[in-house]
This record gives sequence, C-alpha cells and structure tokens, in this order.
Amino acid sequence: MSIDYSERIPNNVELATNRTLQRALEHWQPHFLDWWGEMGPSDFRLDDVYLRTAVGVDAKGWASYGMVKMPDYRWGIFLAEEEKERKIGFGDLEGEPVWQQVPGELRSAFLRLIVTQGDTEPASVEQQRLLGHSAPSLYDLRNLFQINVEEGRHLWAMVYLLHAYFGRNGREEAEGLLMRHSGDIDKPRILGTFNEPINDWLSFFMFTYFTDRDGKFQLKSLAESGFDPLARTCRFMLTEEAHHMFVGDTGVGRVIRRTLEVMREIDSDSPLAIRNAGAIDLPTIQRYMNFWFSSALDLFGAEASSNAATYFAQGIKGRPDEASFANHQALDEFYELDIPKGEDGIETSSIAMRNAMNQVTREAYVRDCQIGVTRWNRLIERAGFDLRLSLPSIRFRRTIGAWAHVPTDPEGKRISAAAFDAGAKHWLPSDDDRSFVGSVMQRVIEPGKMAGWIAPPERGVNSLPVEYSYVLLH
Ligand code: BYC
Ligand code: FE
Ligand code: FE
Repeated sequence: MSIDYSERIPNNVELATNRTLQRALEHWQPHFLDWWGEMGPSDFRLDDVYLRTAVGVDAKGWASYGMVKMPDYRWGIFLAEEEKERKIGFGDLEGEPVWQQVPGELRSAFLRLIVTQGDTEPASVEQQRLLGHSAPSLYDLRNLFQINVEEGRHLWAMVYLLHAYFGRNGREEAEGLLMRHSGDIDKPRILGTFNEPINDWLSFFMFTYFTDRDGKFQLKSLAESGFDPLARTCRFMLTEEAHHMFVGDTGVGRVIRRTLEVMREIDSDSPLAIRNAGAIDLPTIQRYMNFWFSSALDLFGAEASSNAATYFAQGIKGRPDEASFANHQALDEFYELDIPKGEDGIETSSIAMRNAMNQVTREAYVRDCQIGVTRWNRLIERAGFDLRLSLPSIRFRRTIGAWAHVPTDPEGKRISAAAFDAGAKHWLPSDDDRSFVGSVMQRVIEPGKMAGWIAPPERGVNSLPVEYSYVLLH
C-alpha cells in the first residue's frame, strides 16, 4: 500500500474516500502547525534539514531522504499493512477475529490509552525544544530534528485514531493533546517523565535510550491489541522508534568513549580532572542514568494493576511479543512480587498473573536496557578502568506503584528518608552536576566537528560521511 503524497494530509488509509474525517483532520492540521511553531524546536524554521520521510510502510525502502524545512515535513497517517484474518492473540477472547471498530463497552478504556500514548509524543518535542541551540555537531542536530518530526507524526497517528473512531469525544481529546504542555503547572502532560526538563544533551541521550524504549515496549503491547487499526498504527510507529533508541544508545556510548579518551590522555579517573579537561566524568553519567531510568520505570504503571488485568482479559492491550509466551490466557498463573513491609522490611506477595502485566512488561524493559549498559561497560573495561555502570534497582526512587516514595539505595535496600537525602547527591544529578554539564554544551556547527565532550559517530546518516552538512543553517 503506497502513501498518497498528493493529498494535503499524506496517508495510506484512503482518507479521500471519507470526506467527513478528512475535513475534521484538515481542521486539526493548522492547530498542529501552530503548536509546532510555538512549542516545537525553537528557531530553525527556515533551515534545511536532511530528513527521512516515510514513502511506504513495507519492510524494505520505506524511507526517502532529502533536505526539508521542518515546518514543510509531510506529517501524515501511515498504518502497517493489514494482516488478513488476524485473530486476537491473548486474554478471554483469544482466537476471535480482531475488531475494525471499537466495541462500545471498551470505548473509554481505548480512549484513555490512546490519549495517554498520544500525549507523550508532543510532550517529548516540547521537552527537547531548546536543544538545537547547543547541539554538539550538525550530525546530532539532524538526529534531534529527525526524532522531533517523527514524534510529531506519532501524535498524528493517535489523532487519526481519535478522529476516525471516537467521534466528538475523540476530536475534543485531539485538541487537548495540543493544549497540555510539558512542565505546565496548570495543564501538565499526563505521565510524570514527560514533564521533566531536558536541558542538556546528556539528558537527551538518556531520554532517547530509556524513555523512548518505554515507547518501544508500550507500542509493542498495543501492537497486540484486538482493535486492529490501533495495532497497525503501532506496528508502523515501532519502525520509526528504532532510530530514536539508536540515537540514545550511540549518543551515550559516544559520550563515554570521549570520557575514556580524556581519562587516558590525562591518566586520571578524578572527576574534577576529567571535568577540567572538558569531558563528563563517569560518575556523573551514572547519576544521569539513575535519574532517567528510575523515571522511566514509573511509566509502566503499578506492579499490581487491575487496569492492566482488565486490558489483558478484554483483548485491549497484550504483552510485548505476546506470541513468545506459552500461555496467552495467563489464568491460574501467579507472579511473586516483592513489596515493602512495615518500617524497613520486604515481603513477597503472590498476585494473579493478569494483574502483574505491567510488571512483566517492566522486567522485559529492564533486560533490554541492560544490553546497552553491558556494551558501555565493555568500552570502559577495554580502556583499562575499573569503574562499571549499572542500572539501579527497580525499587529506587519510584513514584508510582508498590515502591512509590519508599526510600531505598540504588541497590534496592530500604533506608531511612534521612539516609536517602544524604545519599541523593551521590546517586542523582546535583545542581552542580547539571550546571557543569550545561557548561560544556557549546554549540558546534562546523560540518564534521564535534564538541569536546563527545566522540564522533562511527558513520554518518544514510551512507553519507560524518562531515556531511546535515543541516544548512541560514
Ligand atoms: N505518571 O493501574 P495503573 C512514548 C496512573 S512512551 C502519572 O498501574 P495502568 C514516548 C494511572 O493512569 C510510551 N500517572 O495504571 C517516549 C492510573 O491512574 P488512575 C507511552 C501514572 O493504567 C519518548 C494510576 O496511576 N505509552 O511513547 O495500568 C518520546 C494507577 O496505575 C503513571 C503509554 O503509556 C505515571 N508514570 O498503567 C515520545 C501507553 N503510571 O486511573 C514518546 C498507554 C500510572 O488511578 N498507557 N499512572 O487515575 C498505558 O498503557 C497506561 O496508562 C500506563 C499506566 C502503562 C501508563
Ligand atoms: Fe513516539
Ligand atoms: Fe520515540
């Protein structure tokens, strides 16, 4: 199914055959563009950026690359190919045909999930809007903008579902997605992490590594949904998501590579000496990691969740890679959950597996996060240094779920609130860390050059050299 670019709204859903829907979306489009102008990447409107645009939704050759001014990016509506005779893969309705419309009794649940998903996409663009001014290279600047336009498209993806399947409610929610703003005191974004400021590129790389990876797992769960248009939308979004995580993974890796280079040059692992040489010391990187990882863990919801059980039972939201599980009913199965007990204890409680779906997904996420950390540690080991990075315990610094506001150290051991406050400066970025990291965020715009705190990437974009002028600044 090819994408029709002659339309005002590029799409592969035959939008032209549904005039009412087309008009509703064309009405929303200028509101989106106003939002992009006000809340999207500040400045850079007139600059040419080497962007990829979707031209088809099949595995091979879906992208075309070229110089585009961001406001001219062709945001549109793309669903993965329909899978013929697709059946619901889990829950009470396992084996029944998927739905092409939202079943009435599931309407509010779907509406809520789609709004929550949709809310994160523009939130991330808002969080990242000032980063263009401190990009460490043109290559990085281009990657930032690529991610921003794609998150904008992910918003379109959810807005399409809202308009096409939820009538007036859906249209109102679509407007609401442009009205809440990241960090706004009166109208914040729905989920916590999406209200945290991203003021520097170390935070940006951590965010794209950890937070976009939550996106991967949530989209995989929704790609299993019995509501087929949602499943198909999410399947296509996942192909774009891979690049966002790549940017995070290689970004953090390049910061570490540069730090190790400096450590060898000055023959020291003293954070102060490393900072004086313009690189970011590994303990600071660890603290940033602790911050963004713990924040992302909250995005999976409570460990024991009756919402999650209902979503699973009713075919609304499955587990990531549902096909890899032996039993798609998850009845008569239990999950052993560690929860806080009394003042300083921990007890194991057995809960019904369906209620533990958030936790099952979170654990798959943690395993996925660990892969990059292991790779980064190999870099450190090969450079001959003893320090190792590690993911903190999933109990650490939680604000949602069984461990919410229960003080623990990064290993997950319960401690007093006073001990947590005292430890925080070792475990989480301090004001001093943030201002140091901020201080090295000097903008570099000479093609192929990198800021002093980050190593160059191994290769450029789409087989072009790293020195290519990925953004033409005016
Ligand atoms: N912050 O029963 P529970 C992405 C609320 S990232 C604030 O466990 P449930 C992206 C919850 O709403 C992917 N509140 O919740 C990445 C509930 O409220 P009520 C985003 C939270 O429903 C980077 C209560 O706590 N996609 O795409 O099982 C850049 C009880 O919780 C939070 C999705 O999230 C929180 N962190 O699970 C760009 C998928 N967590 O009913 C984009 C859609 C929970 O008591 N969302 N609460 O008022 C969902 O599937 C579910 O809403 C959640 C929560 C997994 C988030
Ligand atoms: Fe996204
Ligand atoms: Fe993303």
